[in-house]
Amino acid sequence: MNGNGSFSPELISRLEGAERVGVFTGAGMSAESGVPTFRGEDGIWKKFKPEELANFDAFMRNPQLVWEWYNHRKHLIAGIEPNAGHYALAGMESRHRYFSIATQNIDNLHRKAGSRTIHELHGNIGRNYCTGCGAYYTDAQLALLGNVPKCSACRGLIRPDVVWFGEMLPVDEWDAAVRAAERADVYFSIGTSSVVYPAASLPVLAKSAGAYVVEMNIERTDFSRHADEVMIGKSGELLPRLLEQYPRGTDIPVGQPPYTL
Ligand code: BV8
Ligand code: ZN
Repeated sequence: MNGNGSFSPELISRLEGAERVGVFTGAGMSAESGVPTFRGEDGIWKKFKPEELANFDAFMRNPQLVWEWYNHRKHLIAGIEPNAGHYALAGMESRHRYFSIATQNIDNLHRKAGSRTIHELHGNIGRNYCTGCGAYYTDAQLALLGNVPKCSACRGLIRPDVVWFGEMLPVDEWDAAVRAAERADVYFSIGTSSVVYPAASLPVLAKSAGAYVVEMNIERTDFSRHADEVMIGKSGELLPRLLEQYPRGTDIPVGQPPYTL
């Protein structure tokens, strides 16, 4: 984007002809909604080490500590709303025949903003399941089961439905996200430090498969050198501005089924 806040003619013309647009988002997408990022100045990893909290062994060793951390985040996330960046992405979706978002975020804000085709690579903090029998529990049900909730059916430990370090990503979500990256005409990487794998490989895959790749971040990342364009700025400001300058393109009438790429 040049100094006067307009976007490159290259990007606008690519979006004009784009049938398939893929988006990859990280914690920076939700920063302007008040959700602390992981590795930023206020990063939650500053206080806690990922290995101490976001992994299965840590959970089995000290489920109370891990549940305290997730209940703190559940409480924080319950009170927040999508920001203008989330709404802009939802507005972009109807301009293309195929549009999907692969997110590392577990905060449900893309869905709350109205996006329809979302692949949650690292799970969703609003879901919980039993480590023994796999039974799902809502947060309301959990509230009745104490601070280290156990399954009413098999007494197994209940955990948040998020992907911890060393755990596989949900296969269907991952496969759909890979397809989207491989087929995209234009691919956005937004608000991610691009350090967590395999998720961080998606924009690289999109680039190698021929997509025009645009990174949006408040600073450069390890991925920046691979991008066709790097836009330095807040996603909550850049995306609404992009939507204002968006080519009309293929306006898919509302009500069309969401397409996965
Ligand atoms: C796997 C969910 C294998 C839970 C998270 C050694 C041992 C074990 C594994 C590994 C290892 N080395 C590497 C690995 C792989 C590991 C990994 O990548 N580690 C990294 C740290 C090196 N990955 C895994 O373990 C994955 N699983 O590999 O399994 C396997 C294979 C087969 C069979 C079995 C197993 C699982 C990784 C998922 C971990 N879960 N979270 C929870 O949230 O509690 S990770 C966590 O990091 C979040 O999901 C988060 O989204 C993700 C990535 O971080 P970002 O989203 O990028 O956030 P970050 O704060 O880092 O950056 C924010 C960015 O936004 C910054 O760039 C900032 O500048 C920018 N920003 C800020 N404000 C704004 C902004 N941008 C725009 N606008 C703004 N306003
Ligand atoms: Zn159970």
